[in-house]
Amino acid sequence: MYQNSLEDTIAAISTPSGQGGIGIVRVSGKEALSIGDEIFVGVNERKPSEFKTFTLHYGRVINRKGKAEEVVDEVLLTVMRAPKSYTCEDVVEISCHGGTVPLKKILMLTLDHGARLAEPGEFTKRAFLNGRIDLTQAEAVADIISAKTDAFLKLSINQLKGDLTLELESIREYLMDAYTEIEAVVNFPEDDIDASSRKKLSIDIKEALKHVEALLASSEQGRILKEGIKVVICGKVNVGKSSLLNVFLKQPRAIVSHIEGTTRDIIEESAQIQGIPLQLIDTAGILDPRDSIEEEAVKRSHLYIDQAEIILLLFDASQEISQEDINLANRIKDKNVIIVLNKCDCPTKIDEGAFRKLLPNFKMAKISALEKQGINPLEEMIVENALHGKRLETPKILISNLRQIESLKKCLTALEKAQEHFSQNLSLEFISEEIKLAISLLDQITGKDIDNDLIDKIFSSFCVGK
Ligand SMILES: Nc1nc2c(ncn2[C@@H]2O[C@H](COP(=O)(O)OP(=O)(O)OP(=O)(O)O)[C@@H](O)[C@H]2O)c(=O)[nH]1
Ligand SMILES: [Mg+2]
Repeated sequence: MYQNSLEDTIAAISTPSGQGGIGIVRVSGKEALSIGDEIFVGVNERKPSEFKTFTLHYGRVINRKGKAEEVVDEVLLTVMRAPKSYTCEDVVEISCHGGTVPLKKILMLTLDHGARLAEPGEFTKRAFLNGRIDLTQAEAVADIISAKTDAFLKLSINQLKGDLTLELESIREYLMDAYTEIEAVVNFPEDDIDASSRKKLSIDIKEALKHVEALLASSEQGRILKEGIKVVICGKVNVGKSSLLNVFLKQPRAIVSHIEGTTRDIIEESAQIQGIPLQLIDTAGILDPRDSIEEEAVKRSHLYIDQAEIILLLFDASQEISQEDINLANRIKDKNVIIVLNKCDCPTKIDEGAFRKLLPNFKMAKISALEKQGINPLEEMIVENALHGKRLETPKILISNLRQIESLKKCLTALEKAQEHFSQNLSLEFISEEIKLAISLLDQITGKDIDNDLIDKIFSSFCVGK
């Protein structure tokens, strides 16, 4: 299947849709240069197939299909010849003016001259299938594009450079050593395993285990840096939820007013606190619904509260605690909550003692969203809560990809079994089976041993043109 599709020349618009200064149409495959020849006219009539690799040329894209030649756009055309290109194939990139019409017209011209529309991620898939990068590096490309923080960008760049590949390769080497050691003994049973080989075998398994454990230990923070933490701001009407959202975002994103029930729909925004990406969700105030819209708003708020990783439960400190506050507190007290007493710039009326009885186990922040006071300590609490009191680590490698995490977990189980068999002096064949499994799981991560359906699934989540 891949053999055929690798024969095709593929094309796509690689820049995002909408208007921009520049847009790029990318063409890759055997016909890329000849398609370039058909549609591009450069200075002195020179053709892309005559251009040297990694050179950039000014010219025009021409449509020769009608009676008269039509100039589609003034462009810059780059030639990158196989095998030293992104896909390892001949690549032509046309940088035109970044409007939907020129981009689409140029793309259509490449298709008219024999290219096929690229599938999502197909350029990167070719880089993988042609052996330039492994699967972890291909996945790093998608991570770089979707990175929400500097820290995650750095990690993804390291992964693209091949840091994770190298680490997995070194674990694989320990396991290959162990496997060959065992196979030698299994195939020649008369040479029983001697003490020094036994020791080496034990060290190899132990080292591999240690490295897999370290990679898995990094995965929690890796996931946080990649996906962020879902923080839901909830509370009774008018306690200042939208005001707090705006403080976090440093802009007046949500409407703030003294009218009860100002926020009726969920507002979701991204922000960063101390390098951690947060998905902040401002909810409608919990009240007794007065109409069907408020009923729906309260229903949605509860839905988001249920999905939250951290809940900021807001109270108005300038008011006495109400039955609505108590009902809400009771409803969410088994969740991960930070209590926020807002409006601390006003004289306090809330009875902290009674309040503490109601919600005894949670951290509490006192703030004024209006005067932006107490925000830093609240942010510290959020970070501490998100990282479970640990510091944000930024090692060279942090695993964040679910697929990789799942395979590593299975690899860890196989290695633990191998170690157990070894310490119980079971037959070497049992140990060998587990090590073989662990190696194949590592190979699934790097893509050395993976089926086509899974490859298709991985690349289908990429954007078109990448
Ligand atoms: N004094 C004082 N007033 C505040 C503070 N925070 C918010 N307010 C005021 O309280 C009122 C309600 O603020 P919002 O942010 O709209 O409250 P909300 O919880 O989003 O309200 P709903 O969307 O209606 O549930 C507004 O008049 C704000 O200016 C604060 O820290 N101190
Ligand atoms: Mg609001």
